[in-house]
Amino acid sequence: MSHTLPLLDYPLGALAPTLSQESLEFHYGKHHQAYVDKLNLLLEKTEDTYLNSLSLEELLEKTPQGPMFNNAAQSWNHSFYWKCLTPEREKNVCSSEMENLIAQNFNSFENFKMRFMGSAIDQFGSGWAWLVKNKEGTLSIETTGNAGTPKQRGATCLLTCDVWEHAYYIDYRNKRQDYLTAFWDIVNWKFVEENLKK
Ligand code: MN3
Repeated sequence: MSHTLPLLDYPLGALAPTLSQESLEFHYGKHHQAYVDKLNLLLEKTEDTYLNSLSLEELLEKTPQGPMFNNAAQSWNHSFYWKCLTPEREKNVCSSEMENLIAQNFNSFENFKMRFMGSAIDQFGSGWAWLVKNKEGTLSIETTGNAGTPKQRGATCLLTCDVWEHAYYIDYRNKRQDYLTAFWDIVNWKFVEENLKK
């Protein structure tokens, strides 16, 4: 199966000023595209034809660590990340049900945001910060390095923030904290709530 770069739900410049059009031209148009292209190249070259029959999600769950996993996981992580963002103000509002659920798990909504940002800042080098739903239904924050993804162990991902430098360097230079502070202005809480029901 050949994998394709999924279309965004919004124009490249729609997330500005939080993320500029130039930033998305590089991050989506070049970095994300490169992971998809590299994955297709690896699939073309593999002698294990079974891998070619798998969906992206199946592939990253079944492939051991290595180039195939890295490119499959980065393709999935980025597609999920773009869905977590929105230029639409009404989707950027967290419902009271969602806020209550977050408060139950993290003492308060503000505390959740502080802890999510703290984890994202403390992630050394490249990686991702996640809000996930565990099997018991509780919520937790975790970080993964490089292409790592909670999806690999079948966790229900609710929200992610890409903390690779390529995600923020054009707009925020080396200031990961400023990117994380601005991130909340474009979070698609409607998407987070849809994921919760999965
Ligand atoms: Mn990225």
